[in-house]
Amino acid sequence: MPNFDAPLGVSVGLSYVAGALRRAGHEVAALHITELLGYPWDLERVLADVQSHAPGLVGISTGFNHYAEMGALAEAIETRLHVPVVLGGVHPTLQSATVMAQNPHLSYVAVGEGEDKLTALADALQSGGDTTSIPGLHARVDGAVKRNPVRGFVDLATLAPMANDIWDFQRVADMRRGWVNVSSQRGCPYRCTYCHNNGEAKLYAAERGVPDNNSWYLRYRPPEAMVEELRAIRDRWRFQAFSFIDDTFTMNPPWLERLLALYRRDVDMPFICNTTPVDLDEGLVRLLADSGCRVVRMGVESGSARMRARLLKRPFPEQRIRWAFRETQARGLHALAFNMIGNVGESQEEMVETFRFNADLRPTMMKLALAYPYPGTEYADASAGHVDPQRSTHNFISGSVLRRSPEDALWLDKARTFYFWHVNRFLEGEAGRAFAERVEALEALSAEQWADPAVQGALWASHHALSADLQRRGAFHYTTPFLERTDIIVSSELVASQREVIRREAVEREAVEPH
Ligand code: B12
Ligand code: SF4
Repeated sequence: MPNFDAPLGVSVGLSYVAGALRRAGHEVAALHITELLGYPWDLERVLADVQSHAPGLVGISTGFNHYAEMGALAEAIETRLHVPVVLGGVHPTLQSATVMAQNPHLSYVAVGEGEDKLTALADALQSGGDTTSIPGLHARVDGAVKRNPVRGFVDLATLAPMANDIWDFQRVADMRRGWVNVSSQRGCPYRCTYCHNNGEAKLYAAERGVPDNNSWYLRYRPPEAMVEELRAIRDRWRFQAFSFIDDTFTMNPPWLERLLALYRRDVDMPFICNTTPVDLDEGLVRLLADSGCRVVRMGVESGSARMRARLLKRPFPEQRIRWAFRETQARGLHALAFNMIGNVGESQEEMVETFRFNADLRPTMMKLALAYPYPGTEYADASAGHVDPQRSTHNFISGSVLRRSPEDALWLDKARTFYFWHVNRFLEGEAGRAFAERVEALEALSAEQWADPAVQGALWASHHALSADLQRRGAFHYTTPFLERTDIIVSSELVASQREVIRREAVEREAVEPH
């Protein structure tokens, strides 16, 4: 799995796929390519390691950000090692046709969930059966591509246990301060234009010849099976808390009540989850708080109603967003706001609205991404003509493929780096005044000055001095404790309590990792 130049994490999806293969009697091994585990991207090294396992089949999981390298790897394995390769994951799912065309030696592309397809393929390769008619698998046959439409979904009641031991699991859990990702549902009721759900739900509907409809798109694991799996993970590894990566953890209240009743009884560990402002009510917030939830992550994305409604198609009213952040924090939960700036056609004023809105919401933590048009989504269609084909990044923190004028690019780079200054300037009192001055000074910097490491170093030094001073005097503001991850900011209150919170719950850092 490619995970270089990006936040660290194992793939829950691949753990399930490996579990399914193992249950079917196949041997599995994984290569987790990340410099954070001493395995930076190096094509020759990966080829040598693949060869040392003498595999009958290689599966590669990739999103768009690592697709260029993974396409090259797939081609090299096929042409140099003569081992069949199947490319799967979000990008091949959303772009199966282009992926097959762009990599002429690639044998297979898997569309959607992999447990069923990869097991059927491995079985067929082993038994000499037909590998070209598996539903949801596109196969190369005599130079042409045979596209087999997806038939249905994997039944989540029948999932094999996750094969977490294919990873350096304990080390990754430790490096993520003891947070372990798990998944209890699949699908999301919304279709925000920039999200994989936007493309995936439509694709499944088209391939199955049915309308795009949540009645089949949303699926849940049986609570009993889920809790049994969580207990097995809890008993095998050392960690602090579960992080449910499910898109909208609270979307099915009766199911959630059952799950959390069992969770409290049989697992009893802190957890964090994602949801949306419209998928909470007072009872659900209370249920989460009473069941060990410590952090609720919600997308705000934009403070501009125009951006939310028209471009992003997130139909969440401002009042509802305000209520959700107030209510969760009133119940003692930490709230985290996801934000996205640098959208197609977004003005600087609209981005500033996002900063102002966040200052009003006062979440414990915020996370910022640059808008990134992922192929196969409506957002990518809306960005047509605005994409620089020469540009790509391995994450959406440091850059985007969207084309911008030099002036806009300079403003955006400054704003994303010091966005907590922009948020802070909208706070009341002395913090607001002090950071308004900082923002003014930041905006006055020329491109040459901004590119000078000494200038940026001085900005950081002045930030730390100001933040420490405000902290001493108890003036609420936001800061970034992780210099290598300035997309994550936390409140000064959290910083003040951080040592205790980390010792007690190890909440902060990994609470903000999963997207
Ligand atoms: C947890 C998570 C992470 C974790 C773990 C990453 C991982 N690969 O699982 C971490 C923190 C590392 C991460 C990082 C990033 N992520 Co992320 N992440 C997620 C999240 C929220 C859940 C993933 C998950 O477990 N899903 C549930 C499992 C069951 O589904 P799955 O992973 O898709 O796997 C199934 C199928 O895809 C398939 N499959 C997957 N791989 C393969 C391989 C083969 C061979 C086969 C046959 C099948 C197959 O089978 C699996 C089981 O059915 C998703 C959103 C989502 N809901 O999926 C975003 C998501 C995957 N992330 C995304 C992005 C953009 C990123 C980052 C670039 C963000 C950044 N900070 O810059 C980085 C870079 C990732 C990297 N590889 O290094 C995007 C990808 C969009 C795209 N089109 O490429 C997503 C889809 C969110 C979105 N914006 O829509 N992420
Ligand atoms: S609510 Fe979140 S997970 Fe669901 S479609 Fe929108 S961005 Fe994607």
